[in-house]
Amino acid sequence: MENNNKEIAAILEEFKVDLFGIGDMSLYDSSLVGIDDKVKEELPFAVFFGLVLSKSILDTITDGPTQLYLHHYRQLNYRLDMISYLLSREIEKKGYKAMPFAASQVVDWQKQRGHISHKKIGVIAGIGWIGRNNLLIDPVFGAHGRYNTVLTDMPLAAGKPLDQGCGDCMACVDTCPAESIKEEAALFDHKGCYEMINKLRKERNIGHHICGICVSACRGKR
Ligand code: B12
Repeated sequence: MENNNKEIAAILEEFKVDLFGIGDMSLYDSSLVGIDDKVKEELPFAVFFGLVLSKSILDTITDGPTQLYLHHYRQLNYRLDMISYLLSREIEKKGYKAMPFAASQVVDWQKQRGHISHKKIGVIAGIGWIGRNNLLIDPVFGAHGRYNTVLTDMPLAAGKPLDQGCGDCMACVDTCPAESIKEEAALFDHKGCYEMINKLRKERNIGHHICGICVSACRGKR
């Protein structure tokens, strides 16, 4: 098992990921969307990894998404998708099963869900916690990470959820133009956030549901 972890780490380091961890799928408390939920038992290990957004590009975000951020967002999604594909192939070559996912694909627009929630995987893998801005926060990069997941039956030693949180940091709370981020994380206003993102998308000819303001505000130790 230890050796398998080392092999995965070596592959991911070659792909220059900034963060990675292993999640135990028995701790994933949601259903998968659009695929059979028994995949969670057949492929009980989640390889979770992330790339960090450019701080200089995030610094250009003041009141909403920019064309520069749009391109950067797409570039990172593309690379995260390639890494999940290439990593799965490497795992398959070792004789195991592996299922790559998309970095950012919405499969149920009504419920606004992807096949799997990368944020939840990041939590169970011990990479970070869910912050007031409803994003996965890791202690070093804050909310600046973008993520992807590969499920596999390759036996791997999994991480444990962190016993940490945002404490009294309110950096994201005042920045949200929709006022969707509250001091009490559980009160995050998903509807208000979505409506603002949709408005900005149309006004700024962005074409994607992105914003970036609360991502930029949450900078960890950067
Ligand atoms: C659908 C989707 C959206 C939808 C809806 C988001 C929503 N309702 O949360 C829309 C289009 C609005 C959207 C917007 C954004 N998104 Co989006 N989105 C996704 C996508 C494709 C699927 C998410 C999903 O399935 N959620 C399903 C639910 C069940 O899971 P969940 O999101 O983990 O939510 C649960 C937890 O957050 C938890 N929770 C929420 N609040 C709290 C509070 C407490 C106290 C607790 C205990 C738990 C808890 O409960 C939720 C329900 O169970 C993911 C990619 C992926 N496949 O994961 C990206 C993803 C979540 N998005 C991301 C980002 C960055 C954004 C934006 C900032 C846009 C941008 N790039 O500028 C905004 C901001 C949203 C925000 N602040 O929450 C990143 C997050 C990275 C990070 N560091 O966390 C992801 C992971 C993409 C990626 N590859 O990195 N997104």
